[in-house]
Amino acid sequence: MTLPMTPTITAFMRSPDGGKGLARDMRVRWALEEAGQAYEVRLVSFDAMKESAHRALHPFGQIPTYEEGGLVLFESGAIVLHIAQRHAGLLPDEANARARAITWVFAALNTVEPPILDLATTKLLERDTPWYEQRLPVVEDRVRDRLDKLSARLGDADWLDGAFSAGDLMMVSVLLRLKPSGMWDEYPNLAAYVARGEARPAYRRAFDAQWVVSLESH
Ligand code: GTB
Repeated sequence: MTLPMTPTITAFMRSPDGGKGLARDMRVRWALEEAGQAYEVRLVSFDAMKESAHRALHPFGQIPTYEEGGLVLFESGAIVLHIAQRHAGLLPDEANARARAITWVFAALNTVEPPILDLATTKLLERDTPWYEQRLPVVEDRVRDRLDKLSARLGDADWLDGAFSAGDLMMVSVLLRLKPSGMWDEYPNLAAYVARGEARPAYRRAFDAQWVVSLESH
């Protein structure tokens, strides 16, 4: 039975990643698990995502969405911040530390994720184009530039700014998209950082939940 305030999120009915946890519902599941918040998942097909019922929740016809009582949210960053602001465990109490953790959420989404996405879409959609061989190293260098600086800032710390926060959750989620590329081999501290994130019990629970569903619906 659904309790009145149990949030419901949406995820791919058939994730194109076949259960690797690379779609953006995963960061929301992870945040909910870190917060110890029960949630329900509604799986949505690609067709249903474009229909008016889903577009009423998500103007761009995508996943994830988040429904909680009368509140409807979209954008994974906004959803993770909403969860982090209402539950303990994802943002520090001290005001300045909290502001810095939120800064890392934005850094992950606005500064690190765009070149990583560009690399993923270049590989997915442009492989057969005449410019692919020339463009790929340019796009890879843009990713490398961000990784160089992130690696330098992280140094040998466990997390980006003190204790694990929503900033780390988002940064690890963004970096995970690079897993198939092997680019982490150049950055042992970033590889270890991502591994620390993946080893968190909350991450494991979220991953297992999406993996089972992805396999069952494939
Ligand atoms: N800015 C939005 C957010 O952060 O929530 C972006 C949401 C978004 O891109 N959603 C994607 C979607 O709904 C799923 S996550 N796409 C369907 C559509 O637009 O029609 C992107 C994604 C898709 C697949 C993989 N993969 O296979 O590895 C990884 C990530």
